[in-house]
Amino acid sequence: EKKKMGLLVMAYGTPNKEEDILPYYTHIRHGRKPSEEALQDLKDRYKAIGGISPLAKITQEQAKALEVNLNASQDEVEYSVYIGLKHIAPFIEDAVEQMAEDGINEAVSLVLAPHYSTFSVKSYNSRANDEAEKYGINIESVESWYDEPGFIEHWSNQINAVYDEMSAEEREKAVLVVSAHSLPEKILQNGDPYPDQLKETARLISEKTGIKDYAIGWQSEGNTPDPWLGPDVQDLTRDLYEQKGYRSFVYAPVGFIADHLEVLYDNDYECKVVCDELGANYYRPEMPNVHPDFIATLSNVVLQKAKSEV
Ligand code: FEC
Repeated sequence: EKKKMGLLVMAYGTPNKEEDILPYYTHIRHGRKPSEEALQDLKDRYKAIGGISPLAKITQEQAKALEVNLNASQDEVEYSVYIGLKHIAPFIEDAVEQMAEDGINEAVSLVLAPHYSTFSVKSYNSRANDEAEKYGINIESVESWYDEPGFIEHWSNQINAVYDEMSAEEREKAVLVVSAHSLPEKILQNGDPYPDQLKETARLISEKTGIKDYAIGWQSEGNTPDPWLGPDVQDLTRDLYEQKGYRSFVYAPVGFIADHLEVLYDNDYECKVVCDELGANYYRPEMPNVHPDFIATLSNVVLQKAKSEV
């Protein structure tokens, strides 16, 4: 008989319907209700990308595809996938409780975000492990996979496909903007590896594609008074246009892996508005979503983790 293991797939979560926006936003804000104005602003952004985000469906498809791939690529372990979300049900704790009810006592966990930070991956993993302790479940957590060869190759292929569409002349004045979600600068005080990991993803993509004109940016920063990691991708776009003479901008939001609000709005709308204003060309390669080579990479990351623990 095959050994049974849980696979806890953790992701940000998104409202499933308009009424979910208020509780979801309140949860993101650590229980503080947003102002009427901030709430309306978020509702308007969801409206602008078609009402709700495609993220819920994509997360489910990614988790399912990963389970199928894992069970097809080895025959010692039978993996059962559980989705645990950060800011909406099913919460991370719900998923762990369900594993316990299903009699699972060993699991691997994976966050659907490539770069480690105390604000993101660490908080997902602590919530999972705190809950797992209650039931005596042992969870081995993947911490990051920002330099995984298959991940770099996937983005490189998508980026090359965009550059292939350009004329040689356009390519000469094109720049690749590699970005992740901004975080409050205070993470740096404790030596958070997040910015260095993004730099390394960018360097590896540059090496693989041969694209030397690239810049690192931060996006989607929150609406709080503390300073956030910068430069913001919109300011960066203006600077690169004015100071370096770039005329085509290729945005690679590699800190995310799915089509969702932060990409469909913050890149495809906000960055595009800046490009349009400047008269520059806007490009954004496809997100990984459920591309088979990307899912195979995630599967590999999980199997490496499972193996290292035997
Ligand atoms: O619904 C969707 O399609 C988009 C879902 C979504 C993803 C996402 C990813 C990350 N966030 C990260 C950090 C922060 C911090 C704050 C913050 C605020 C928001 C708001 C919405 C939102 N985030 Fe998010 N984020 C997504 C959605 N995020 C909505 C609230 C409105 C706004 O500020 O725009 C600030 C919290 C605070 O006020 O204290 C910090 C990080 C990621 C990438 C890693 C991950 O996926 O976990 C980091 C997807």
